[in-house]
Amino acid sequence: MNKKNKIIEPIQKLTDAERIKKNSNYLRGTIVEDLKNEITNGFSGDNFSLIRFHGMYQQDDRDLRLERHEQKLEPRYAMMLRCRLPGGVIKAKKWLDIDYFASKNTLYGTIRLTNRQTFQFHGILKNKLKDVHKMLHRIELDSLATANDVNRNVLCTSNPMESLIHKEAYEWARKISELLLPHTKAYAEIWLDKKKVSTTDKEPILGKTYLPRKFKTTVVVPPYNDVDLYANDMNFIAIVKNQTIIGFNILIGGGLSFIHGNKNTWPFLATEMGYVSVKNTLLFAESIVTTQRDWGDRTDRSNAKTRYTINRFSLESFKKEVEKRAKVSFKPIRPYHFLSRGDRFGWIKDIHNYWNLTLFIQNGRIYDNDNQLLKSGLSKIAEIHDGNFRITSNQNIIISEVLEQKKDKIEKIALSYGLINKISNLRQNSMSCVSFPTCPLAMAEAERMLSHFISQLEDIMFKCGLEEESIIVRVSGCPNGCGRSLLAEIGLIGKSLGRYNLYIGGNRIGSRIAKIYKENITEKEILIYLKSLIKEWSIERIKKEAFGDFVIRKGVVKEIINPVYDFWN
Ligand code: SRM
Ligand code: SF4
Repeated sequence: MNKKNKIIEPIQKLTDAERIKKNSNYLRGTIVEDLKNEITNGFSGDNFSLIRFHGMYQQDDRDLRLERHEQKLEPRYAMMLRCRLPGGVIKAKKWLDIDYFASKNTLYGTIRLTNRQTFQFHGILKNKLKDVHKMLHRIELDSLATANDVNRNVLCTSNPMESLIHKEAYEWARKISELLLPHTKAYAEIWLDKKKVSTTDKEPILGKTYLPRKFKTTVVVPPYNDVDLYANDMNFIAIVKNQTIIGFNILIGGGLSFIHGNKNTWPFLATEMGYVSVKNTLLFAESIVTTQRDWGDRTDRSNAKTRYTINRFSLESFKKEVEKRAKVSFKPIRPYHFLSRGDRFGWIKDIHNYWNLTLFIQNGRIYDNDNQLLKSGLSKIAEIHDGNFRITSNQNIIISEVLEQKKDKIEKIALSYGLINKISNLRQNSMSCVSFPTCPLAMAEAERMLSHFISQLEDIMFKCGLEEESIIVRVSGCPNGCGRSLLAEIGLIGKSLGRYNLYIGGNRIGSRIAKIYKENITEKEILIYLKSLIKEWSIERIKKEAFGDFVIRKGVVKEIINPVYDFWN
């Protein structure tokens, strides 16, 4: 540990990602030149990585890879774009432009809600990229800093406004997002054809080489932990007095990814740092980010996130450094508690007498199919709705702030397009990452297998007399864990095509990491193991004991107390 809390100079070589950022002229690279190159649909060299800072990933359809390779064709390159949408709130009318763009200008024609309260377009060809940015700009949105080594889309409790607190929390999510945005003019120059405003961009918070790794932030209103705060780097838990937020408990250092077989990587839950008043909130946000900026490991990307920095320096040293930078001390954590993580479906009236309708979207994928005209239905609602759409961290959508006189009309549309269905509690609490065919890192199916997998679990639950019960089930196609499987009661993590590790024992509020139960097994084997465990649970559980708590109490798996050691042993 560095006793004087000075920035540690790395002895090892910096990663190539650091060189790319340093040489990029504040994220410009030669993206403009690449856009003019019509020979390829892809980006070359460093630009492949730099476009991520602008919210885009270069992908290719993995279902088509082999065929195109055999035909000696370039892979089917196209971009995924992720919008920036702090708190997931968007005016319903703006949805119409988004829907139109997805239909007309993407290879898949779908919109994908993510579990960080925003949406992605998959399959945008390079020559349509300026169009998408211009469209977003027209509706006052952008995709800046939704990927790579920056503070990502800021999450916020998305339940319909039960109180003014939720509105305040949302304003904080926006403020924190704005504070931590890159200042570079590159985004406007490249995508919106704005003239070069400055040749000496300054990045006072992020620095010239930005952060060592991605950084994730939430603002949470207890008792709902729908944002899964424990998976995030920096979290602000609202403390309320006299119906207003007076400050925040700050928890830092959460993250879920690991690398199969690499014991130097592990998931970790965000840990309590201290309480700060609203007056000092932005100051602390900045100080935490700059501490991670300067102390984070830039020589090894798999150990660069905040949790590893804290592990190397200790929470106490990190905290002292933050206080030194903020010139204010943390106060002791104030009491708070969480009750649930899921969304509350159906209609709810808020304190302003507006109605809010939460709709279940399987995997967050918005498209029309034989059973549901999800995409058409949502845009039909957007046409007549004056309020907002709110995307939840569970990949669902809330039609929010509906006037009493519009409620029936909106419900009629929702029913006739198949947006309101009887869905089991099990399915409502299920989630998966994107995985195949677009994710380049996918090892096993996730989104495309979840629905059928849940149907089979529903059958097991039914046979055990548990059809009204729920278990939080999540699937990720690889150990990056985008589906937040390690915070599930039953979590699957892809190992290879058709094979998964099975993790069990997370809790309902998302404050316990699931432990490995079986390694590298097929879907069929998973169902056999789960059938037996669920049956045991149905017979032996105490009162309303949740599945995750049951398997821990019965010692089916050991509870993870300190993930650094317990995750692997
Ligand atoms: Fe993720 C990378 C999709 C939430 C951990 N994630 C990816 C990429 C971009 C693959 C890539 O790098 O090329 C995936 C794109 C797939 C596609 O085709 O769309 C991808 N991640 C997603 C989304 C869309 C999953 C979803 O189904 O909702 C989520 C987008 C969120 C957003 O709007 O910003 C998404 N990713 C998460 C989460 C969950 C969360 O943030 O609450 C995690 C685990 C939490 C965490 O960060 O520890 C997560 N994604 C990762 C990682 C591992 C990062 C790490 O710390 O090592 C990667 C790989 C990387 O960054 O190197 C990754
Ligand atoms: Fe891709 Fe893996 Fe994330 Fe799934 S968990 S979206 S497979 S990176």
